[in-house]
Formats: sequence, structure tokens, C-alpha cells
Amino acid sequence: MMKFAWDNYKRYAWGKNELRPLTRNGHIGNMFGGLRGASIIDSLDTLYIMGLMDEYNDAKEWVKANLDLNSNGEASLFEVNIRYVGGLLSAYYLTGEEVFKSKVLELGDKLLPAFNTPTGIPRGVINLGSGTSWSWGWASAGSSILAEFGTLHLEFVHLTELSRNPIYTEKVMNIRKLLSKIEKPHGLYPNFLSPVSGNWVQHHVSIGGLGDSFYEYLIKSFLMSDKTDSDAKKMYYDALEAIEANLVQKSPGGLTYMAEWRGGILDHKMGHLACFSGGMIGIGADDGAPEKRQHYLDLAAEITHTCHESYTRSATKLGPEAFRFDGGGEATATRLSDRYYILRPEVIESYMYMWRLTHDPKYREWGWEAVEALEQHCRVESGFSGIRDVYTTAVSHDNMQQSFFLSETLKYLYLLFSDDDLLPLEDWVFNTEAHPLPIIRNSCLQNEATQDKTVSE
Ligand code: DMJ
Repeated sequence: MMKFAWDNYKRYAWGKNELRPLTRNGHIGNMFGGLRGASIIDSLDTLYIMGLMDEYNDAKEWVKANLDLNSNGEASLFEVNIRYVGGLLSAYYLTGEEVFKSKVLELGDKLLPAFNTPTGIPRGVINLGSGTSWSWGWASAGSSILAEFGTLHLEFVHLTELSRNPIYTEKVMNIRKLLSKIEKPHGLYPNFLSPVSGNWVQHHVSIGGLGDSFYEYLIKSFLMSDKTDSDAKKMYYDALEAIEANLVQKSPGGLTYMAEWRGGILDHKMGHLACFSGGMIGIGADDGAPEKRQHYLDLAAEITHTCHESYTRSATKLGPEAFRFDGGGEATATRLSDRYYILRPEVIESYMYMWRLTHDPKYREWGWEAVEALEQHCRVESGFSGIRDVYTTAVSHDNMQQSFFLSETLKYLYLLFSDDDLLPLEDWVFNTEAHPLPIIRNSCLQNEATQDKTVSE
């Protein structure tokens, strides 16, 4: 599947950001500020771990000769960080090729001006040439988005590791500090925050879109620090407790789900994006309070089961963008506009983690169901495409092979069917685009902290 997706990208869209598999051309879009080759950067590590070395070498040569970071467009800080910074970092760590290191440090430097706001909370959009930044037009009152400014930590700590320049870690630690101190309604983190005042702008809370990877990066920051980052640990388990108390629900049919919260009112809807949380709660289970460990593992399994149900209840056996637990249905989309599937990874991601954690064969069976459904409904003549309605087998394709399909969906599937010693969870954490980053056993910052302490003593 990876070779097929890659070969078609190479043939019809080489150097563009994504492949349009029906029209057999490339898509550039406006998310990456004029940067190109998103599918190449997102695929480097997947190709490498799959042993597709000719393809990996083509990708590496493209980076050497063609990855131009001197673009002058408006980029999503979040998307550039998770795909380009994350992709280049993991390519460097897996292969040791200097080109990935020099490119990622050059790119990291270009992202720094985004933090020049009164609070240091970055805005969502940055011009990679001028460094000017601003908020998304659709974000209320010039606010920044929790899942965007809260999903920089892993990559920025590694930028400091590679450059030995503390500035990257300082920027994300500042975000961390603000979030730790600010008052939280019922212990929850709303999705919109003003980068000027540092106050919440709206009380909408979600484990899906707009919130999701902020929570993921708390537990992964703790794990990536070799379990030394105790602030991240505390913030994660406190947040999880608030989520359990306020958002976790059981449907009449017995399905556990995460509702969304709007100023105290529950919206009984779960997005496909929120399905990553099965895996997240699973990998965090072992470091929770001893009396909670089994409970967290059970919760992770229940959420993953619910997300699987959202797949099995559709005609294509692929899940919708959002499913609801009201209006008579359970784990099904009720609105036409929620019925699409764009090759997203989150459900398969949770299968992979739950397989690694439990070795219950059902996770591989569920993963295989997804493979068959992808092959049947999303494979077209020249690549893979998203579909507009998972509830009909007379599928209508959206003509887009998303770069996260190569980076995440196919990588997680491959890992699900591989031995545990391929990228073992004891040594690696995956960023939110599935780019593996090594656990930092003895960081330069820890060394510096120890030295400082010795000096002051
Ligand atoms: C990816 O870019 C990342 O997983 C992100 O965290 C959420 N959206 C897509 C995949 O659905």
C-alpha cells in the first residue's frame, strides 16, 4: 500500500504537497507557507522503516536538492511543525544523515518569530519569510488554538537537543508555565486562548479537533523526558481526571465515549480525531497512580472499542469524521456533513498502541478490517483517496491522498503487524504526525541544570 501510494505520488505529483489521485496531479494548498514536498517529508521515516530504500533515497535526494526553506508564504505553525519539523527530525534520528539536521535547524529558526507576542503564546499563522504572525480569521477574537500552541513541545525540545540552543525549549516551557498557572474551568482546558491577554476566549473543550494533541503532548513530553518532566506528568493526569469527571460518558448501548463541552453543556459527539485518545490513555496507564492503572487501561480499551464500532456500523467499514450518541443513533454520523473519511489515522493509531500494550489479537483483526476497507473503497487507479460518505458502498472519492496517510495511517498499520522491537515504545515517542522521536535519556538541559546546581552549591 505504501509503495503504491508513494509510486503514484512520485509519478504524478513529485515535489508538490499531496497527490490528487483521480485527476493525477499535485496539490499545493496553503497550509505550509509555500513549502513543498509535504508528502516526501512525511514519508521519509515510513519508507525507511519499511526498508523501501530506493524510495527513501529518492526522497532524501529531493530534500538535498529541492527542499527550499526560503519561502515567503503564510504557513500554519502547527502543520509545519508536526509535518516538516517532525518529519525531518525523525529522518535525522533514524538515519544520521546531516542534511536532515541542517534543514530542520534552519526551519526551526524561521518559526521562532511566531512566539513574539505579549504572552509568548504563538499565533496560528506565520509568514516564513518576514516572520510576521497573526491569528486564524476563523478563531474567535484573535485567539490561538490549544491543539496548535500545545503541540510544539516534543519537536522544540529536540531542536534544542540538536542545536544545543536552549531557546526552543524556553519557548515551549513558557507556554507550559502559562497553561499550568491559568485558572481552568472544572480543571478543563478550553480550546481558545488570547495570545495578548493570556486568558481563555471561549469555554469550548474537546478531546477531538482544536484540543486533541495538546493532551497527547503532555503525556508524551513526560515519556520523552525519560519520565523526568514531572510538571507534564501532573498536568496530564490532572487533565485526564477532569476529562473523566466532565466529558467521559456511557451510551445507553454501553459504549464509552468522550463528549464535547460547551460552557458546561455536553455535546454528545465524538470526532474521528478524538479516537487517538484510546492510544494516549493506554500509553499513559502505567505511570498513573497505582490504583488507577488498570482503570486507565480499561478506559483506553473501551474508547478504542467505541471507535471500532464507528467503523463497523458503516457500510464501507470505515468511520465517519464525527459520530454522535443522541438522536437515536450510537457511534454513527447523523449529519450528512460528518459522513466523510479522509484517510485519517486515529482509530488505527489506537489499535497499534493497544496491540503493543495488551497483545490482544482483536486489535490486529480490527486493523486488518481497516486494510481491507481501505483497499476496497479508497484505492483508486492512481493512489488512495478519501471518500465522501462512509455509509454507502457506491463511493464518491474526494481526489486527495493526504500526506498523513503515508506518515501515519500506513506507518501505524505496519507497526501493528510488526514485532514490538521495531521502534519500541520504551525508546521512542511518536509525534502527532507519527514521526518517531527518541526518548532523551540524559539531556543537555538536564546536564546544564545539574552543572548550575553544582556551581551554585
Ligand atoms: C494529522 O495531521 C495529525 O494526526 C494531527 O494531530 C491531526 N490531524 C491529522 C490526521 O488526522
